[in-house]
Amino acid sequence: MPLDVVPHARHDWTRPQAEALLNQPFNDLLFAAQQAHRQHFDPNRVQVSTLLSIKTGACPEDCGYCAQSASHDTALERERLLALDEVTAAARAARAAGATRFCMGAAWRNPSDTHLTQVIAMIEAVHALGLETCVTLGMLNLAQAQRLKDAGLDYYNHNLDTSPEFYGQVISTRTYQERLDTLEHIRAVGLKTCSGGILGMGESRADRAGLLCQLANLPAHPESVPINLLVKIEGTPLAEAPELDPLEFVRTVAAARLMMPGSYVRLSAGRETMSDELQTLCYLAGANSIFYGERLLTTDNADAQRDRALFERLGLQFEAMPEEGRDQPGGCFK
Ligand code: SAM
Ligand code: DTB
Ligand code: SF4
Repeated sequence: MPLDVVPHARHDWTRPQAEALLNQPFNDLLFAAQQAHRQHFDPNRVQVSTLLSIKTGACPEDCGYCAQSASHDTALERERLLALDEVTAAARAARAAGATRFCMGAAWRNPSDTHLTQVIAMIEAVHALGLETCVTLGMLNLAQAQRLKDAGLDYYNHNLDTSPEFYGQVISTRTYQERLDTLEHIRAVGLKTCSGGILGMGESRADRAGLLCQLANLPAHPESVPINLLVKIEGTPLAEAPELDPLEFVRTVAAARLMMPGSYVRLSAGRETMSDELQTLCYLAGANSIFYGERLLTTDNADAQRDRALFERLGLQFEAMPEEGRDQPGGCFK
């Protein structure tokens, strides 16, 4: 398929088509991604989110990449659910540093209704600070998704992480279909979806194409698509995963931009180990969102001072808060 006829919001991607995108000569792929990016976004603005782990460790799931799984012997100390004032203090600091969205993560397979009540108080407090809110709490049923929507939550993060075929090699305690079911509940109540994956877990290019097909063929493209590079954590089954060719990461960002052209594509975990030049290629490939701040959930994020210096060198700017009432991501810069 010639790249200049890649349509806008398709939901019928086939695996061979996605693989054909990824297989393009690098320059052709990046050129097409850059064109798509400019049709939908200001290419020099980057949305900035800050993460906070509100409940750390002792997770009953066995995700092979995760420091927080009780199945793995990692150095992580488990922590109870944070108090409301600890969360608001962190959100205030994130806002002062320039973040527009505050994302709270909990190491749960699914939240209990009691936990959800406590998280809802956090969402309301963060919302009152004028920040967009995102939470990632594991699986949700429809009633729980509705409670979050009613509380004013903006985004729910729930990653598909990899292709359906590779999933079973990474996680055994849940199925891909359970992930899709939660995404369905999020969508059904009108929450915005944040869903992406992790690269560098030993998956093939075909798996990366499979992940992108799953995301792009959802009934609506996720408004936000985090692309994580595996942070290798000692004690996890993926601690010794083979290094991913950095240009393969860039290719995947470009293909995500082409397949979900109106979505924010977030350069997520793993930036700490990426050179400025590799991150620059990712921005050129259509990444337009980052996690910013000292920490991801349990690991260090890229240094904020270094991020600001790179933005200065590239003439990139932090995106301001979205306008009230705007429900389409990105706006149009055609
Ligand atoms: N427990 C919830 C869940 O799994 O949906 C929410 C928290 S979980 C830590 C959120 C996401 O972080 C995972 O889906 C995965 O994509 C990402 N993640 C976790 N550990 C990672 C690692 N070591 N490297 C890169 N991404 C990671
Ligand atoms: C996402 O896709 N990546 C973030 C966020 N959504 C929740 C989490 C990254 C976690 C990296 C490893 C850690 O700090 O534990
Ligand atoms: Fe638990 Fe989420 Fe980590 Fe999996 S990724 S072990 S569900 S915290």
